[in-house]
Amino acid sequence: MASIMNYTLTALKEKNKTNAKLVMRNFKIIFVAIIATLIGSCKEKPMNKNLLADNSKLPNIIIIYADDLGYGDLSAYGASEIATPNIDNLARNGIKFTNGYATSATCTPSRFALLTGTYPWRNKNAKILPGTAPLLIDTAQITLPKILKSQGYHTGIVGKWHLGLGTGNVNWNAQISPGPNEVGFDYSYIMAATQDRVPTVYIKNGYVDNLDPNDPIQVDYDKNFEGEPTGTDNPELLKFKGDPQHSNTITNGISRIGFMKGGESARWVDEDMADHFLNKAKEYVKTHKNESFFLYYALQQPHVPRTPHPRFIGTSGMGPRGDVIKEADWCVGEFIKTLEEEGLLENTLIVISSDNGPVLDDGYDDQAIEKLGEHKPAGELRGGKYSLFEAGTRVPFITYWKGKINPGISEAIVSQVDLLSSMAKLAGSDATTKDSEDLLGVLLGDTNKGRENLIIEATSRTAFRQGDWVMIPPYKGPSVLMNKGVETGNSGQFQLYNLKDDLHQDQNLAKTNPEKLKEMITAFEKIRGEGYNKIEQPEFD
Ligand code: NG6
Ligand code: CA
Repeated sequence: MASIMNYTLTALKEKNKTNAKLVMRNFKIIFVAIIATLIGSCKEKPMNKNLLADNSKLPNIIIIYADDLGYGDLSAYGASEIATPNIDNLARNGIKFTNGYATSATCTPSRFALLTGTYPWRNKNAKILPGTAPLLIDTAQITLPKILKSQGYHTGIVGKWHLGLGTGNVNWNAQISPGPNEVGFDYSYIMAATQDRVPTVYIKNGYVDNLDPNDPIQVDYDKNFEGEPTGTDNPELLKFKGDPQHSNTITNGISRIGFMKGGESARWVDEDMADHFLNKAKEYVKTHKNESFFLYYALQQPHVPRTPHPRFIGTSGMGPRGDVIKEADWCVGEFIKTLEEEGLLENTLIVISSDNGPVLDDGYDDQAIEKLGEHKPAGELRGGKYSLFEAGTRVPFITYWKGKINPGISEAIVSQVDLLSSMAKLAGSDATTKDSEDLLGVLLGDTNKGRENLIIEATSRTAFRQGDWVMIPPYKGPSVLMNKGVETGNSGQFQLYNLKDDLHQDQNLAKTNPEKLKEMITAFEKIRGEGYNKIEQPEFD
């Protein structure tokens, strides 16, 4: 382009005044043609190559991660009894995956896989953790935020952590380390474990937020501190009742799992938690808008205790579980508005998913079952949270990038364990792990070729999906968790299902198709190794 312009300018000098106008017109024509060619070639180039070739800012990456949101909980995924317009909007204008998976049917292992790109069953401690558990991720381990950081990103987490903190005996009144900041996050604003577990405080970059040093925090998962009220002893202090496991220390009129003393000024108000995290997520974006950033925004809804802000009470007609789904959808909408106002949407890939499938009764008397009506939290899938059936791990999974992704529905098999390699690729890195596949092209809608197979996990048990088939090995233990009303997937026999014809996993084909069963077992064992059915007792039996 420069040489053509030079040539034109030289020509202009050499001609007399009468010719000058003509040359000027030629110059304009050539210039316009060059610009048009450039624009045209930009359009034709595959999107991500274009992005990486370009010297401008690498795209921001945001993962919005719900807690216990089921495959059927969004109207975008077919829910007819509840409307989630904000998330639907992203699904409609992005890619809605119908075979998107969390690696596990519970929180800690799924989050471990999301951040490390490693199947959680490779780490025997990747189980639902108490609030006092040490950090589960080795500080030397590769993580998604570390990779992005090395590519120049600023990295942040806001919301639920639940991957352990410290090395085993945390002093909650000093720096709490190692934690998110030691595994790749430049900024962290988290709750340690779950909303139903102590400590019920927010932790900012390793320090309890708003802590009064004269009122130190103590935490214990075995015994109460003398004189401290509990749900069991003081039901009159409760807003709603918990089951025996959720009847320990009371914060904000809600009893929790585990005991805690002190830290009154730092304790959270559950009804404000959604606004609180939303504000932190917005602040993060506003602070880092001029650099490439990665934000992991881990929503607390619709996990128990379900505590909608009063603005959302009654909005779903389904009781607190529906109301907090409405609240979560609103949070997503508000957050997107901020990205839009800051002019960031065109340079930001957003991934929305959930850490595991749905559960109705998970320990508190919140009428989730009674008020459910016709709503199907798992959609047409069988099982739910804690289950090896599909609803345990198959979850909403949406990618959105304004103006970049061609909207569509993808049936490709994708897992959250793949986000590490895929996001690394987007950031121009080839970093990868044994388990994490680079599916960037699938996530951006350039191809439909997802994973060929996938190991799924539920409370330490594992099963195998390959193509349309799922094989669940025999496991001891109950077939139904009676207190939660969830089918676990346990059976004394091998189970084999063809999801194409039998999405609800009603027809066990293990006996009628022994060849397929054998093929599945062989392929599964090749990845998983043998002895998978000799696991220590699953967490629930
Ligand atoms: C279980 C809790 C449940 C929930 C879960 C963790 C019972 C009796 N209690 O131990 O209420 O807190 O742990 O959920 O089931 S998760 O989504 O963080 O994995
Ligand atoms: Ca969860």
